[in-house]
Amino acid sequence: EQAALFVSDLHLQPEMPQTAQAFFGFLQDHAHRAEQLYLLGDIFEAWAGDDDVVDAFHARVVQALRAVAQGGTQLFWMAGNRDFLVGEGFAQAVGLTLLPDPFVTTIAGRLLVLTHGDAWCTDDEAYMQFRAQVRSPEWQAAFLALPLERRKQIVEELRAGSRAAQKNKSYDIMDVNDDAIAALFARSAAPVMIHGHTHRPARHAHEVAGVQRQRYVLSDWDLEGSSPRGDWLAITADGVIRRYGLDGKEIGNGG
Ligand code: OKV
Ligand code: MN
Repeated sequence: EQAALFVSDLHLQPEMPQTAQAFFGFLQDHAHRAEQLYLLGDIFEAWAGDDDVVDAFHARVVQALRAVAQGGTQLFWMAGNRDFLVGEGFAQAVGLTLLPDPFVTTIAGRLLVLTHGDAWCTDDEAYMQFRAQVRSPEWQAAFLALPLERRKQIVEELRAGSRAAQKNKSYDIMDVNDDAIAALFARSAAPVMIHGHTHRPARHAHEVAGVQRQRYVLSDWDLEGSSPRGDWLAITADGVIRRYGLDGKEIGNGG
């Protein structure tokens, strides 16, 4: 009955089994009944290449997503900053469609701009530079030519580098930049944006080019620790956007 669901930032990894379990529950109980499911980036904590579906944990995620696709739900996948090397091999294995970032679409009569979010964190100059490098086709081709085990090792080193880099960054720098968001709204003409990445769930009002806009930010998922969290957004057939918690209960009007 629900037109489309949106999630991001699950950071799925074998070390977080309860989070993976909650995601499988969400797929079965909610995504399965939706017309469309949009996976908006960092669904995996790391991805070293599509040949890593041999990994037992990755294979279970593929299987769970595939079951939803086979049940008739359309699946759409956008890369995050961690799993941007997910490619056609993974897409084929699941039966999903890869989306570019940003992606503008109409759902239930509403024009939306979908994005992971990291591309608009322009105040973090070190990150933007790093991002440009690892997203370059030359860098990726060189990386993917390495043996899988070496690639996994490099990804682990980069994750450690990220943790070290984050320690010295201010809270404000690691959020999206307002001007970058305004420019994206202006060029897409959409009154609604949905993104993740920042792990700061909220609904923000923006006025851009004389038009009132709403920016919905998704939460990350973590069910391992003492503050379990996770959410998703739903656009119903009447075009209304609502936010739901892990218990499946509605949280306000999306805010
Ligand atoms: C974020 C930063 C790491 C700064 C890279 C293949 C590549 C995965 C990756 C995994 C880790 C990003 C991309 C991260 C920010 C860092 C280090 C420094 C300055 C490849 C697969 F490039 F080899 F092809 N990764 N992440 N840094 O943890 O998000 O901000 S990350
Ligand atoms: Mn992210």
